[in-house]
Amino acid sequence: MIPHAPADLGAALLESMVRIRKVEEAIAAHYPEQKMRCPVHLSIGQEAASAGVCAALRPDDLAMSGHRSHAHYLGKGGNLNAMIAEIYGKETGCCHGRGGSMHLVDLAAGFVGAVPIVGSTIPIATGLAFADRQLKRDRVTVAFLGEAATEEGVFHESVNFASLHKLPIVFVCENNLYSVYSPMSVRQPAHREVWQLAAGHGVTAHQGDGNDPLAVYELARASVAQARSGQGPVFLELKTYRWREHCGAGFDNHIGYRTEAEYQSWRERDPIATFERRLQAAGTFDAARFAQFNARLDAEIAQAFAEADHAPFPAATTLMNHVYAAS
Ligand SMILES: Cc1ncc(C[n+]2csc(CCOP(=O)(O)OP(=O)(O)O)c2C)c(N)n1
Repeated sequence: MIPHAPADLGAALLESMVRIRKVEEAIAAHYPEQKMRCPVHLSIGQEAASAGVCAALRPDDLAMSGHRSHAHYLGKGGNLNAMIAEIYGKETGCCHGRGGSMHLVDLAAGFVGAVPIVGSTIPIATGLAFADRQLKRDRVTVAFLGEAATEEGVFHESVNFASLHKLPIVFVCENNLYSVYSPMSVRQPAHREVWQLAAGHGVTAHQGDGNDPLAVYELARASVAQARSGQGPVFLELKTYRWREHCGAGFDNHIGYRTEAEYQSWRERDPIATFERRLQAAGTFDAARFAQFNARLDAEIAQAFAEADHAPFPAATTLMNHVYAAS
C-alpha cells in the first residue's frame, strides 16, 4: 500500500509499479513448471494505472477488477502470499485454491474481488457504491475494467445508474487497444473515444496517459474526491499497452495482430523505466532506498512462491465448501 505522504509519492509510485512487475515476471518465470494450472493474464506494461489509482485511495475504499487483476489486487494492498498460493491452487490461497488467478479477493485490503466474465464486476462495484450511499458511508469504490468491457450492455446500465444516483464510484478503464486479438477498429466506429461513451451517460469523464503514474494519481485523486463528496461518479480512460500475450506467460506478437513497430513504440514508453529516469532527473530518486526495496521485494517474492509451492492442496472432501448450492 502506498502511503499518502506527498514527499514520498514518487518513490512510492515507483515501488508499487516495480512490485507489480516483479511479481508478474516471477509468475511468468515459474509458469512453465506446470504447477500453476490456471490461466494468467499479466499486466506487465500497464502497472502505472493500478499504482496511480490505488495511491489515491484510502485503505477502507473498495476496488473490483476483472480477468487481468493481479496489479489491482497488489496495488490495493492484497496479500501477496495468498495471491500466489491461489494461483498454485492451494488451500492457503485467497479463495482456498478454488478460484485461481482470475478470482482474487482480499476483503481486509478492500479488494472485494475479481471476476473474469468481461464487464461482470462493474454492476457489482456499482452495487457496493449504492450500498455506501444508502448507508451514508463516505467510502469510494473503484471498478477497474478493460476497454472491451465498455462494449457490454451492463457497463452502460451501471454507468447510467451510477450517474442518476450520483454514486461514489470511479470507473477506471485501462485502454490497452485490444480485446484479445481484436483492435478497436474492428469493434467500434472510427473516431469514437472510449471516454465519450461514459460522458454520454452524464458522468464526468477524462482520458489520461495510463503509462504515467503521477498523471494517473492526479486524475484519480481529483476523481476520488469528487465521488466521495457526493458530486457523482467519474470515468477515467487510461491509455496503456499490454506487453505479453493476452492470456499466458509468453509473448504473442508472432500471431500478427499487432505490428512490431507499434509494440516497440510502447516498450519505449515503459512506465517504470521512464518514471525512474524522471525521478533521477528531478533529483528525487534515492538509489539506496530503491536498492533496499528491491532486495526486500526479491526476498518477499521468493518466499511467497516457496510457501505456495509447499502448501497443501484443498482436501477432496472439501470440494463443495464455499459453494452456493440449492438445498
Ligand atoms: C462476457 C465475456 N465475453 C468474452 C470473454 C472472453 N474474453 C476474456 S478477456 C477478453 C478481452 C477483454 O478485453 P479488455 O476488457 O479490453 O481487457 P484486456 O484483456 O485487454 O485487459 C475476452 C473477450 C469473457 N471472459 N467474458
